[in-house]
Amino acid sequence: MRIKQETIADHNQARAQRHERELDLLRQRLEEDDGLDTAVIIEHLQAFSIAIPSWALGAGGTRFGRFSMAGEPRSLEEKLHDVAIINDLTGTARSISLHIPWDTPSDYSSISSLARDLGLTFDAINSNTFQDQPDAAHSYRYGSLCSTHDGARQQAIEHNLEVIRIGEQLGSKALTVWLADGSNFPGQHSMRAALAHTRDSLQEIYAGMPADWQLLVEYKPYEPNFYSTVIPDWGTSVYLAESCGDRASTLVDLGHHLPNTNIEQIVSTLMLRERLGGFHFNDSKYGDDDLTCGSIKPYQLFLIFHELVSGMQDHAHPAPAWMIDASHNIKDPIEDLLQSVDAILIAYAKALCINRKDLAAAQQAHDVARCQEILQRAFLSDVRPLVRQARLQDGAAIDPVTAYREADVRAQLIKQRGSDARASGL
Ligand SMILES: [Mn+2]
Repeated sequence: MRIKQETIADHNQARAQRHERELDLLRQRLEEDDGLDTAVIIEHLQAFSIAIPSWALGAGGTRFGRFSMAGEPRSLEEKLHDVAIINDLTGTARSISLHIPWDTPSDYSSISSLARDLGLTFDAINSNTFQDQPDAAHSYRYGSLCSTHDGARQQAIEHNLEVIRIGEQLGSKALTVWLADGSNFPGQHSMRAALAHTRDSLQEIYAGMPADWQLLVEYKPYEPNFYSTVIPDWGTSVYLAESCGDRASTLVDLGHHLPNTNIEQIVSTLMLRERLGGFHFNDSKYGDDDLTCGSIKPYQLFLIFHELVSGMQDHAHPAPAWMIDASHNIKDPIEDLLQSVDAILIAYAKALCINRKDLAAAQQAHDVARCQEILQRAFLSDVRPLVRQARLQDGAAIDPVTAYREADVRAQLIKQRGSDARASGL
């Protein structure tokens, strides 16, 4: 199902006057105080698009259990429809990120034409060597690309090459590799051999990529292995990317850091090295919690966007492949994704509202207090009118979650799919 244009227009009409007043006030303030061109900021917000991962459209689980959400998408087709709903309401989710084998299409031309009809493209595609598949000859119990077992390692390489072939048929341009590989106990494996095998395996995968593809190497310090992971940090990821070639780079997932890690500094370092290729958004309190973006640490998200904007605008670093990587085990997944999209755009808008000229001058003058004032003036500004205006100009909804509820979307999805519909792959 789609959200009708008239439904969105009615929703916006009811909020237009108030929105105009709020936007005018903010526009005046930003132009007078900071010399910022709000039209340019709004253009940046409109240009921004974030991929929705296919696996976030059903209710996520924990290792203890999963509480299914009624009306979940039962097929890849229905997942595309859910992303289209998010895009209709926000104008900011113009692509989907697939996970193989969960989303392997049975008919490429019909999936491609459905995506086209819905105005969606296929973003980076994800391989899976963290689970054994029913028909697999070898187990990944002791690792995949890192394995000392030739058969298991070769099987994992072949799987990634197969994922690339699937992605090619859909128009994807990047492969994301996240490995569960590691060890649970000291001495379990040779860390040196595991890393060397992983490097060699990634080189084989890289060699099998089309010339216009990117390889994105995700890192994570722990979990599901608890003593060591083979790619624990950005440094190891960059090492692996550099040993593959120019079209390999690091993917930062916000949840894949130890507590209190300065993620914004990692972002700035990766951009200086021109190796930030992908970005997974979520939020966390303790670890890889996969909570809604901006729900726990919005200031951190803003500081990260400050570095992203600095890298992209001031130093012409290409925008990384953006994706939401969160798992929603108690909320309606579509509402949760709408909230995440909103939080990401708000953080981006705030970063775009930093008076970068003044900040550079204050940094040069070692005026530490002023530096903080400049950053916090942007962070404490309510920039939602800019985000709403970007949506209005895109024909999307001023307030996506409210519009979603007004249109009673979930009830219709339950009617179509059933109250026990369970997302495929989860
Ligand atoms: Mn991730």
